[in-house]
Amino acid sequence: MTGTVYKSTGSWYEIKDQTGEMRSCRLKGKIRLEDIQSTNPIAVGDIVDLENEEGDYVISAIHPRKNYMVRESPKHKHAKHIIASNLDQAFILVTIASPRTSSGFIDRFLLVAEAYAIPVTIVFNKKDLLNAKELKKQEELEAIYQKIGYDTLTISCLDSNDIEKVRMKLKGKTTLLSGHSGVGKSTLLNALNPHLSLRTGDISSKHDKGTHTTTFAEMIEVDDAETLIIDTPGIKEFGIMGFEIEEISGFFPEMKALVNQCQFNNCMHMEEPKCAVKMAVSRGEIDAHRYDNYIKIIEDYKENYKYWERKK
Ligand SMILES: Nc1nc2c(ncn2[C@@H]2O[C@H](COP(=O)(O)OP(=O)(O)OP(=O)(O)O)[C@@H](O)[C@H]2O)c(=O)[nH]1
Ligand SMILES: [Mg+2]
Ligand SMILES: [Zn+2]
Repeated sequence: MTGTVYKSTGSWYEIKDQTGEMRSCRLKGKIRLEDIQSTNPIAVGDIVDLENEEGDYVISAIHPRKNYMVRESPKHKHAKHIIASNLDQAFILVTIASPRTSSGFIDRFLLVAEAYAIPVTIVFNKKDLLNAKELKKQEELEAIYQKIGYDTLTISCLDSNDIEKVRMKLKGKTTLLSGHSGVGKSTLLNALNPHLSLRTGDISSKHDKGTHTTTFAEMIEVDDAETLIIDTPGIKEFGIMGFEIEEISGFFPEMKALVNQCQFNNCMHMEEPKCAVKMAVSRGEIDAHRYDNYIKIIEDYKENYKYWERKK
C-alpha cells in the first residue's frame, strides 16, 4: 500500500493512504535511508510504501521525490532540512511591515525553488496595514520580481476578494506556503477555509516579529482533496545547502540570461573581468540588492564550502 505524508512530528507521521484513510505510522526499524545527511528523512509531501507489521502500518520505503524545498537545518549546521516535497508550486508570503521580510530571505527562497524548477508566486500580505511609504516600497519590490519572471499577488487576509484570487491560483495543485513567522500563513488558510481553525499568533509589539505559532509542517486540504496546501512553521533564516558553488548564479534568472555574454563561460560574476552581469548591475538593469544578496550567499557558501572540503 502507498500513501502521502500529511504531517511529520519526527517520530510519528500522519499518512493518507491510497484508499483515503488517515493513518498514524512510524518508520520501519530497518528502513534503508539514502538521505542520511538530512535531519528529517521523511518530509510532508513524500509518497511512501506502507507495510503491515503486527497490525500497525509502518513506512517501509520512500518513493523518489519529484522535487523538494531544502535548507540548512536551523538546529544542526551542515545538515539538510527538507521543508516539503512533490510540489506543484510555492507561495512565499512576504510582509513589508509587522514583521518585515528581508530581501535576502526572498532571494534565498527563490534560488532554491529555481534549482528544482518549482514555480513561485510572491504573495505580499497585510496590505491593509501599509502606509503610503510602505506601499511604495512594496510596489517597487513587486516590479523587481515581476521583471525577472515571478508572479506576484498583493493581498490582505481581511479582504474576501483577495482570498478568492488566492483560491483560484491554488485550485487542483499542491502548494507550499512559506515565509517568516507572523506573516499570516495560518491566517490565510483559515480565511480560505474557516472550518480549519488553525492556531494563529500575535506579532510581538517589542520586536515586530511573529511568535512561531505553527510548529510542524502540515498538508491541508482546501475545498477538495486535490487542492493541497502545506502550512509550515515560520522560517527565520534560509540557509542554502546542497549545490555546487559555481551553479548558484544560474538560479538567478536575470544572471543566467547574461552568462553567455560574460568573457568566461564559468563566470561567477564576482572578480572576473568583462562580466556582463556586473555591467548590467552598474547600468541598473539588474537590481543591485539582488546582486548584493547573491554575493552574500556566495560568501556564506564559501565558509561552508571550506567545511565540506575538509570533510572530503
Ligand atoms: N491586519 C492584518 N493582520 C493579519 C493579516 N494576515 C495575518 N494577520 C495577523 O498576523 C498575525 C500572525 O498570523 P499567523 O497566521 O499566525 O502567522 P503565521 O505566518 O502562520 O506564523 P507562524 O505560524 O508563527 O509561522 C495574526 O495576529 C494575524 O491576525 C492581514 O492581512 N492583515
Ligand atoms: Mg502559522
Ligand atoms: Zn559574469
